[in-house]
Formats: sequence, C-alpha cells, structure tokens
Amino acid sequence: MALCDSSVSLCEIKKKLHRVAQRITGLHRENNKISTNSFKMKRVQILLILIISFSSCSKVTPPKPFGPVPSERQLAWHDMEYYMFVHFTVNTFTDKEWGYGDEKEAVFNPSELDCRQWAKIAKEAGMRGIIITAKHHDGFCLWPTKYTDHSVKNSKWKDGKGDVLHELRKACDEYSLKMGVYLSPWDRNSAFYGKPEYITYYRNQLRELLTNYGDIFEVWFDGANGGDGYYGGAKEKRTIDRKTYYDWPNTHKIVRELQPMAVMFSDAGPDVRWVGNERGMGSLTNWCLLKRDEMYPGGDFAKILGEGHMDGNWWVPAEVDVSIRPGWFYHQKQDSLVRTPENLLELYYSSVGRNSNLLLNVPPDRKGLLNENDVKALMGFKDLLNKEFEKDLAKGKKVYVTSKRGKEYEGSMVNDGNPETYWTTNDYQTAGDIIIDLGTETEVNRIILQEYIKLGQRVQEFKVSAYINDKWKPLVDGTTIGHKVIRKFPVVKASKIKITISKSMACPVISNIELYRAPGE
Ligand code: FUL
Repeated sequence: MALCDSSVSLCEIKKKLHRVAQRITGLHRENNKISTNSFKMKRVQILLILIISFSSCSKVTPPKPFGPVPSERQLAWHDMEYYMFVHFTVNTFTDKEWGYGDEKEAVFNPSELDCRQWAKIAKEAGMRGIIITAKHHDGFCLWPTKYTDHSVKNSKWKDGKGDVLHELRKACDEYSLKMGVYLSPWDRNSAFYGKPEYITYYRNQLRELLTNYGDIFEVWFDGANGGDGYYGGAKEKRTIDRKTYYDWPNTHKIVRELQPMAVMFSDAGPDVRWVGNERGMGSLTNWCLLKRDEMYPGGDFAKILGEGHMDGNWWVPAEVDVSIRPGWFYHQKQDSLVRTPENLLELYYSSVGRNSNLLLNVPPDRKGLLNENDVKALMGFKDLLNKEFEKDLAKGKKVYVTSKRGKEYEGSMVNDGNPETYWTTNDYQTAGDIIIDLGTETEVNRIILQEYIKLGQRVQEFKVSAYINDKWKPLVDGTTIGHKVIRKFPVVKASKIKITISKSMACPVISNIELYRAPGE
C-alpha cells in the first residue's frame, strides 16, 4: 500500500491524515444526534475515506540517479549499437596494415570508389553509422586538407579533385546513417611528429573534419602511438610521452565546441572506451563506469578496459572494434578469410549482448568498393539476426513482481515496448523477482535485459529461471546489465520465466525484458 512506500513524501501523508482526522471529528460531533444504524454506516464511510485517501497518496517519486549517468550524447550513442568501421588509405594499394608514411600520393587511385555502395550495404546490414579512417598512421588524408600535401589532392583519383569525406557525408545522408571520423594521433609522414608543432597541426586537421562535414557522431582517437616512420624524410624512431604529449584535454575541448553531440573514443574515453582487445570480445561483467582520470590512451589497461570500474566516477561505456577479415585494411589474399555469418552472430552476442557497441570493420578494396564476400557475410548475418530475434514472446504478457515501488513502476513496464518506462523497487530494496507469465507452455532460449541507464548502472547479479513441472529450473545467471545484455540458454518449455535481481548497488531499475525462441537448440 502506498503508505508503506518510502518514496511518498511524509508531508503529503501528514496532510491527508489531518484531513481524515477532521472528518472523523466532524462525524463524532454529529454522533450525538444519529441512530446506531446510521452510525455503522458512517464507520464504513470513514473506512472508505481512509482507503481512498491513502491510496491516492500513491503518486510515487522516481528513484534518484545513482552514481555517474550517461550524457545526452552518450545515450544517443548507446542506441547506435552496431555500425561500420571503414579502413581505407594508401595501405589498401600497398597491401600493408601500417604505412611507413613515405607512400607516394599517386598510389591512392580507387577505380570505382562509391561511398553510396558502402552506405547502402551498411543500411541493409542493419548498421546505424559509418566511421572512416580520415587519416591512419601513415598520415595520408582522405580529404583535401589545407595543412599537408600528403592527401587525396595529390593523388590520381579524380585528378586530385576528389574528397572521400565529402562523398561519404552525402552517402550517409542519403541512407540516414550517422558519420564518424578516425584521425590517427600518430602520423608517420609528418615532419612535425614528436614536436610541439604537431599538436597544432593535428588540431587544425581535426577542426577541418569537424567543421566541413556535417554532424559527426563519434571521433576516434587511436591508442597506437610513436615508433619509427618517414617523418618528412628523417626516417627515424620517434617516441612521445603518451600521458602528456598530446595535451588531450585541450584537443577534447575542440570536439565539444565544434560537435557537442559527438562522443570521443579512445582507450580511456573521455566518452567511450576501448574494450581492451580487437577480437570482438566484450566482458561478461561490464560496467559503463570508469576511473578515467587514472588512465590515458596507449597505456597498459586491457583488463580494466574490459570490465570497467564498478566504483568508477565517470560514465565511459565500452565499444568493441573488430574486423570482418584478419586485417583492418583490404588484402586480396584475405578474400577467403572473411568471417562467416555464424561467426558474426557470435560477435554480436559478445559485444551488443555484453553491454557494448559493435564497430565492425569492413574495408573497401582497390576499386573502392566493399568486396562481394564481405557483403555476402554481412547479409547472411543480418538474416540470422532477424531469425534470432523474430518474435518477442514476453511482449504484453502478464508480469508479477515481488518488490514494488508503486503504480508507475509496475512489472508491466518491462515488456510494454516503451524504453522510457521501468520497473523499480523502493529505495531501500536492492533485490527482487520479475516473473513473466507466458500463459501457456512456451519454448524459449534467449533473454534480453536492459536497465534504465538514465538513472545509472546498478545491477550486480541476476539469475534467470524457468517454471517447469511445478519447479523453478535455473537457466542462466550473470553479473552486470547496463544498456543491454543478451543471454543464450538451452531451449526450455516453460509457462513462466523468472528474472531474479539478486544484488544491486541501489534499487534495480529495469526498463526492458524480451524473450525469444531462436532457431537451433
Ligand atoms: C589500432 C591500429 O593500429 C590499427 O591499424 C587499427 O586502426 C585499429 C582499429 O586500431 O590501434
């Protein structure tokens, strides 16, 4: 009942009690004049008044945010979930992964470059954006920058009049995709690299990218840094102090100023963190929280980057970057080594299914097109995804919960299809069961769980069980949830599925639960 609820303001309750008391006193005064029968009637009325009065107190306040919460730009990023990485530069033509920086601009000469093909495929594959290597470690720029001659303007492609970034912008707009840029901090071509002048050069290039190509959703700052290179002809090894050389805080300010909705990726954020490996493996325990001030790009933090910090003081969720081929750039000899649709589906489970976004690299070939093998794999994967999550069996089913906060936060909020509604408990409770009543015996083998992350990430432990032959059978358990977890379990035929939140940093706030019967066992 509403009165037991910690969230109803005491002041409101006091006011209501006062009003009820006034009524009772009024009735007592009258009692002297009325008969026993009508006195009984009055008592029933008082009772009714009390019930109505108290239950109308049930305008319950929502839980307060717990710990760091995502910014607006991070919330928009969480919803992106799956998007394309495009590695494309002189390496595509020299068959290298890391160009030395001495490549002739003329080598960049795609014969049929068509960013519309990339965007069309990305869209059909279910991706929501494309991030392009505007400049990789070799320093060659895919746009005609003012600040170096080492760019498309001195290539043979379109007689030096082309601009890949401009073409990609148009293609992304045509297919309603967001666009992001990778600008390698390490530049093996620039004579300035390692000197203070390079920072100015880097920032000037960043400004061009963030000013001339429309809205950018993500800026990618790679952690690979320093080593040997061409460096304007010096051909030597240059090392830099990873903590101090780039003066990152001042570079970050440029992004905030020019593209306030763009998230910045690097090993340690500030907005999105590397997951700590390039194998496509998100961590099962994955906090969106990070003590990012203790970290810097290029440092040795792989394990922490995977799990994040439960007690982190910044919201810095993980992004899984992985290539559809062994290399990041196109190499013809890898045409037969493209990941299979089944393998891509596994990547989806180990990234999006583990509270991370999936940035899948699909490198264009020397024609400037995505290779047919990669396209086939992407479409096959999309097909598998559609079958995997064809019909949400939980949607609209009756939901019972063991712990309640009040009317607006009932169990039915977890399967109403509205991401803005959620089930939660009283502030003092950090556990509870949610039971989805499937009505009839139903086959199930996948579950999706989502927290309402606008109020922070809370859940530390959960369990899923199925009601079979009058008993609860454990199916799968886990630790963190965050934006989304997707878990598989062997097919069960059950009439009810129970989700137990067994440990949470504060009252659990669950916005979505879905159940599926995916093909196979
Ligand atoms: C790494 C780079 O060294 C690779 O070439 C690639 O760009 C990958 C995404 O990041 O740090």
